Amino acid sequence: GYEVSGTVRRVSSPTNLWRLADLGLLGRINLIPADMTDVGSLIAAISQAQPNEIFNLSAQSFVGASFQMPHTTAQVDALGVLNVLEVIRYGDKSIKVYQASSSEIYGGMVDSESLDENSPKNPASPYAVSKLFGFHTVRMYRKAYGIFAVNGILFNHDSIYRGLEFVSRKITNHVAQVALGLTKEKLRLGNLDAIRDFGFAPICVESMWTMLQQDKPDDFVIATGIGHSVKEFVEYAFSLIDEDWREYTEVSQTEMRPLDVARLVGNPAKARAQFGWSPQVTFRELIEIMVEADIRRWKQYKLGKNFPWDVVVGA
Ligand code: GDR
Repeated sequence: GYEVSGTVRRVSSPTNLWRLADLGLLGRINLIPADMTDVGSLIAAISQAQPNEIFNLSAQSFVGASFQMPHTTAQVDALGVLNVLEVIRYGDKSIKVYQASSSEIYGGMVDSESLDENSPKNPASPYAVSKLFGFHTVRMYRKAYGIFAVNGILFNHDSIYRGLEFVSRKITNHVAQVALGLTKEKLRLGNLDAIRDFGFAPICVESMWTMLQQDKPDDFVIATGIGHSVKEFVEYAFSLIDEDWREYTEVSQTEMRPLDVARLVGNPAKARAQFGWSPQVTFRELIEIMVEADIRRWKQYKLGKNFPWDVVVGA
């Protein structure tokens, strides 16, 4: 029942909208040009859409790339949040804001088994530092100006629409190519021992909406509560096509980050107690869904049919 507007960055080449097209949503969403670093464009977009709710999901979201582009990352992921909040502060203060915060703000586990809203935050990448700025800015604007602004502290959330640069989809895309005999290349990975809390994105995204429907603005961890290593991910993904992952992968220094967080596992008890959050999809089910989708895409490719633009041969 919502009327949805989404912002797009205008560039000289065609805008990447393949996910909306694949979901049949193109044409149902009102697309408005805007850029998080350009506050004038945000004023224009917000006055055009006149939203009741804003979901700030825009970001330079690749942790690895933030080491190469710290400045851009900070402009978009930190100051961009401030820009949106300033537009609301001097405009319609009744607009509710969801801020996509991130488990990366913790920078790893301290002593506790799993991380909750109050766990210490020691960011370990330009991305994480920027997201922590956004996190605190949201809390500060909530207290100082009474704006209904919330942080969803989401741990990894993956789906068939993940970009290929992220580890989950990089693996499932490669597994699909191996299954169909489309590549002889080895999959080059970085830190296989990293432990992450892998959830299913559609279920996590629903919680973003739920947070804005609460009586009071607050921050919530959204996680499965269970950690798995990258090695476990790759092992199970290859087992689905009856192959041994060790024959198809190699560790490459180029995929290692200057700093990587060893373990991030969330404790979603607060979200569970307040609005019945539950992850619903297991780690194995998530990998099955992703491998199946990539095999389907590559089969279509073999038949000469259309496939999403980011499925690159031999990638
Ligand atoms: P992450 O996602 O950094 O957790 O951030 P990513 O999939 O990039 O990395 C997960 C872990 O896997 C290790 N890894 C590799 N990562 C990538 N990308 N490529 C590799 O080849 C590779 N090999 C091992 C990484 O070092 C890391 O430990 C995601 C993003 O969606 C963020 O925007 C979001 O905030 C957090 O999840 C929650």
